[in-house]
Amino acid sequence: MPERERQETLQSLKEKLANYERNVNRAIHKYNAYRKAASVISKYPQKIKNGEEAKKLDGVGKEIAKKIDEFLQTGTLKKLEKIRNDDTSSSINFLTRVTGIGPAAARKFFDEGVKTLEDLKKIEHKLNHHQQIGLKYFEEFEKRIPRTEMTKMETLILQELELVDTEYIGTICGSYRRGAESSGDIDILLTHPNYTSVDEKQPKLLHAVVEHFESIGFITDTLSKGDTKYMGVCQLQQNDEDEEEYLHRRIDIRLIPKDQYYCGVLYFTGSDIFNKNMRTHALEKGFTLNEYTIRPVGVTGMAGEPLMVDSEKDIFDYIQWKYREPKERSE
Ligand code: DCT
Ligand code: MG
Repeated sequence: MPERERQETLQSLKEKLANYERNVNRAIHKYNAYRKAASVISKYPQKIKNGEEAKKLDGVGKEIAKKIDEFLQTGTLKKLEKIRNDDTSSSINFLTRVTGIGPAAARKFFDEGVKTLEDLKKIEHKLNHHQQIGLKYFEEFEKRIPRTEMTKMETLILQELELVDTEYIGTICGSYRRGAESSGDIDILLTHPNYTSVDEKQPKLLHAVVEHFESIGFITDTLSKGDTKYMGVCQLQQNDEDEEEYLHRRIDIRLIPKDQYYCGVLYFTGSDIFNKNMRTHALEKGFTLNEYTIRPVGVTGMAGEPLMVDSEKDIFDYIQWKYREPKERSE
């Protein structure tokens, strides 16, 4: 195997082990450990020659170093081979690919003898609405969204938002905002100057947007609709007969109070690994950071009142971190 390919395989094996720990074993700590190791290894500029060398990297412990040695010596991992050949693991892993089926539901279906897409189709009446939509669009949701299509959707979304109310502020976050060439879904954050965290909830601000997107045929199905979070399905209209039809895509819309908007934008831009690192750094500087607020942590360990935030940069400033553009936030 060429060296480059070998390093890439090593990388994807880590991701696979991570998914296994999350979906089958429900071991989220192990999942995070594998994700973190995969991330630090991927940004390490040199080739990794052995586990000993990898162990010097932050986030690579003894267990993972051993796995790296095993892979570099044998070209494979026994643990992963076993998982691949294990009917339970591979079925459960597969079932969790349907949106609406989490690790617990997957385990339950598996125990009832449901293992494949065909099995799921047979018990469709037993699935909840979210899972039924997940099944209906299973193949489409597995396909990533090319950046060109994401840009088209962004243009449409921002344009239509303005028609509902000119004061809306909307941002497409997630991997798209980080400049990714393709995205798994569309993550929209929405706010309005009339809505802050001291006000009553204003679900109408969210629902008006959803209803408008439905009326123009952009939103096609709803998975769940709360006061502040909408999860659904959308599709771009094809505008030329020769053009291929666009696929159905997963879309999430969150309504956030204006004063919490930039903490939200920061969080939902990610990546998840970047968020973890930033939260850790914030703590070291005496702040606790989450998707809503940044608060100082007092000597007693108690979090104080939320700090004023009017941009993402404000948050970086509080924790004395150099501002990083979304494109620089993969880890
Ligand atoms: N997020 C996080 N921690 C998680 C999950 C999500 O911090 N466990 C944040 C960071 C990314 C953002 O939410 C959106 O999540 P995803 O859509 O899952 O990630 P993505 O980076 O947009 O990747 P994809 O292209 O696959 O959608
Ligand atoms: Mg996303």
